[in-house]
This record gives sequence, C-alpha cells and structure tokens, in this order.
Amino acid sequence: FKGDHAAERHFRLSPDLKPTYDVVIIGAGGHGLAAAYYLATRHGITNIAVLDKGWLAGGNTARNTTIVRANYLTPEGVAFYKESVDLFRSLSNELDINVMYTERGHFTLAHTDAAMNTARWRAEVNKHMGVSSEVIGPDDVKRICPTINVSDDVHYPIMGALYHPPGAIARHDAMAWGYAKEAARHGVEIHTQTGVNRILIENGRAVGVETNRGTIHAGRVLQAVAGSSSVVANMAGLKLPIRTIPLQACVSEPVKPILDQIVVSGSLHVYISQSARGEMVMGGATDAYGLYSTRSTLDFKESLMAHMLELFPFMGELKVLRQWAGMADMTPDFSPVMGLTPIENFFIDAGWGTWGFKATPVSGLRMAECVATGRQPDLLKPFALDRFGSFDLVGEKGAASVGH
Ligand code: PYC
Repeated sequence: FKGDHAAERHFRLSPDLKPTYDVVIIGAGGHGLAAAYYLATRHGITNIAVLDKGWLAGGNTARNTTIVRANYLTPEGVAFYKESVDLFRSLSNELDINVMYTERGHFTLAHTDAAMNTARWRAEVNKHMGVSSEVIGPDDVKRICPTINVSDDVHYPIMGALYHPPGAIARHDAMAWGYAKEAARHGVEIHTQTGVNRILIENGRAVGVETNRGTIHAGRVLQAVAGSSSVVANMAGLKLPIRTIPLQACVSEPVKPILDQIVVSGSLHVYISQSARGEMVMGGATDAYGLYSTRSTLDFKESLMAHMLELFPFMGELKVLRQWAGMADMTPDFSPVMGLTPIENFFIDAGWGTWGFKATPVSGLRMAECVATGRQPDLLKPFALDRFGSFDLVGEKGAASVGH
C-alpha cells in the first residue's frame, strides 16, 4: 500500500502475497471489496486476496456521480436495485463508517410524449414491485424543486417527471474504505499495485492468477474490474459482449445548499445533484465512440451546460471546478453480467455500464453467495452471461446516460 494513504488510515497493510488463497478477487473497487466483505462475514471464507493493479478504489468507484435509486423499468432490474437500496440504508451501521447516505428524491424529467409514456410504464412497474415512484406534472416538479425552470420559454419544456422519493446519494470512497476495513478486520488481504497478467486455467477450471508479483494459486477467482472487464475476461479466454466507452462528469465550485433533489433528464442526457460539500455534481451521456481513455473534452462540457442552464439558470453563476471520465462497460441490453461463467471456479461481475455504483452492496452480497456456493443466486439469474447465447436479454430502458 505504499502511497495508498487512505487505506493506511483505515487498516494495517497486507503482508507479502501468499502462494495460495481460497478466493482471489481481481479488482479492489467497491464491488470487489464488497464481495470480499460478504464472503468473510456471511460465508466464513476469509483466506481471500483482493488484487488491484492501481490503488484502492481508484477506478470507477472514484469516478461515478454517486446516485442510488431503484426506479428501473424491468422487473428484474427493479428487484435487484431494490435490494441494493435496502442494503444502503443500513450500510453506515454495518460498516461502522459514515457513508453519508442521504435520500434526496430523484426526478427523471420528461420533455416528450414518448418520455412521458416511459415514465408511466416505469411508475407502474415500480409500484407493482413495492418501489415508491409516481408520475407528476410540472407544477409538482416546481413545488418540490423550487430552483428548476419549468417555463415553456426553453428549447425542451418539462412536460412532467417520474418522481422517486427514495433516490439518494452516498459518499463513494467511504463505501470502499468501509468495505475494505471491515473485510481486512476479518482477515481478508488487500494488495494494491498488484496487476494480474494471466488467469491460469487447467482442464476448464480456474486455478490461479499470474501477477506482476508472482503466481498465486486460487480455489476460486472472481473478476470485478468495471472498465477493464473485457481485457481481464480475455485473459481467461472469454469474449464478452461489451463495448467500453468513456462516461464524463464534472463538479462546480462549492456553494451553499440550493438543490436538494437529484435531477435527471433522459432525453437531454444530463443529471445533477449537490454533494454534501456543496459542489454541483453533473454528468451527461456516454461518449459517442468506444475508447480506453479517461480524458475530458470541451465538447462534453459545452453540450452539458447548454441544457443545464435552461433547467437551472442559477448555474450561470458557477464555475466548473473539476472534470473527469470513467470507463463504462456497455452491454447490448444495458444490464450487468454477473455470476457463473463457462470456466469452472471463474466468476464474473461485469457489464456495469453507467449503473454500477448503486449496485455495490447487492452485487457484493450476491456475488459472494455465488462464489461461496458455486450456484447462480435467483436474483442474478436474469443477468447470467449465457443470456446472450439464448437471446434472453433484459432490455433496461431505465438505465441512465445512454441513448435508448
Ligand atoms: O443510473 O442513475 C444512474 C446514473 C446517473 C449517472 C450515471 N448513471
């Protein structure tokens, strides 16, 4: 962990790599750390190494816009994210760290008849599944969120919104530190600066990994490397139906509290919330082309701000403070890929596109179950890799930041 100061403050450094672990997890981001924590605490498996080529939670865990919600469109997606929201609610207590989970209310604005129809469809599926969502008109949008501009005097007037009161934000790095420190307290080893170069397969079963620090034997191997999923799966000989595309975001300078809610426009491809320290956290759609690069572009900022200023004229007073990008592993149906693979003892947690942060607790819990039992948990059955062979897709039009 040399130089990994956040980690050093929370738990003692891991010793040298051992030659053998029961489970090796590739990826020390939120998902990998959560899986390690639940393997240790729910299944008593503690001889685990979590490996990362970089530093603790330095990938998409550090690069998302921290939105948590369960208002998806498919029953499979709603059930999955509902469990995640339930887990988020008690996470600060469970991990003994303040993950700053705050329920703010979440709007998905509609500016067209088609978007209003989708909002109604989502509201009905949500209510049927026990998730609080309803369609409201512009007057109610304005009543709940007074800073928003609902006038007709804009390019795309607001016709209504899907309103989801449980929509929340959380402190992303506190989540990772919390899972890391509690996993380490139960004996899990976390090794950063430890890149995996090869996954060792013998007779159709994973038996270990080759790293820049030597070879490790493993009873089971789980990859949880959002943004590099295809690259790592390829080391095991798997070709994933994933395209990796940059997803850009930015924050403004901090100001005093002015926006309580999370506001998303699927049609305009923008979203905004105000963080606990006062920054406006904003993002747009995925870039128009596949690329492995976390560079930022002026183009993104210009198109984001054009819409943002119409929705929130006060934004004209604010300066952009930071801009960055994450790597979104996009699947053809906008749903994740989780669970068993054709390789025995090799498990995958991938395809996190623009929807991964909010799944951190549930993916950790259910992937731990999958790795521990060797069976696909019921909640993950719709998201199995083999759905692409049987064309049994989960078309998730409730995914954000993507053109549907
Ligand atoms: O799924 O809510 C979401 C989201 C917002 C930004 C990226 N994904």
